[in-house]
Amino acid sequence: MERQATVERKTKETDIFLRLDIDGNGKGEVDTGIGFLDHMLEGFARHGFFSLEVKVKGDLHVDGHHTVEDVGIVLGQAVKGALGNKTGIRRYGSFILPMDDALVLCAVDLCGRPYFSYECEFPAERIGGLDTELIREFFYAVSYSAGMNLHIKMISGINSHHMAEAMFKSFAKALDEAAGKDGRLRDVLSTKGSLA
Ligand SMILES: [Mn+2]
Repeated sequence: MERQATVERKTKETDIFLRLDIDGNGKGEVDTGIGFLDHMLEGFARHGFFSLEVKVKGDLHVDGHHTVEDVGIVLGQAVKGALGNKTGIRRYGSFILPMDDALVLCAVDLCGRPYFSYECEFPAERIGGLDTELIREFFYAVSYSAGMNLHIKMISGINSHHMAEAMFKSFAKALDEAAGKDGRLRDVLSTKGSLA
């Protein structure tokens, strides 16, 4: 079964098309209107071996908030849709990823329940065209729309670009692990019998 999803979402603030293939080739084709966010999502696709296509027309004349948050919502919806009933997946994944000065921990449980924990303070207010406070909004939106437990903790870091990039890549690696198949499983990895 192909584990992919296409989500289109249009509001007065943003118009988003997103296609995700969990078992992809690492190719990201991303145009959100915010160059640094494109860079992050392309890194996410590459390091998680996902295929990701994202096209956004957002109200960037206001600021980046709606665009970043709504891309997070739609990415989470695509993850949820692509994984279906989660038969055979590992469910849990975690990764500690270094990038020069930055060291970040990310842990995921694809349990169906949203929970979000985030510990990171960026030294810079902006990286390129992205306000760093919006990175929290992005991952929060992913966590509740995908229905996942998501814990992100910046262990150390000096350079905001490295810190953000390490965060997106560690999330990709953790999600790739959690979404990966365990050949021993014939059903869903839950004593409840459901990860919905
Ligand atoms: Mn970079």
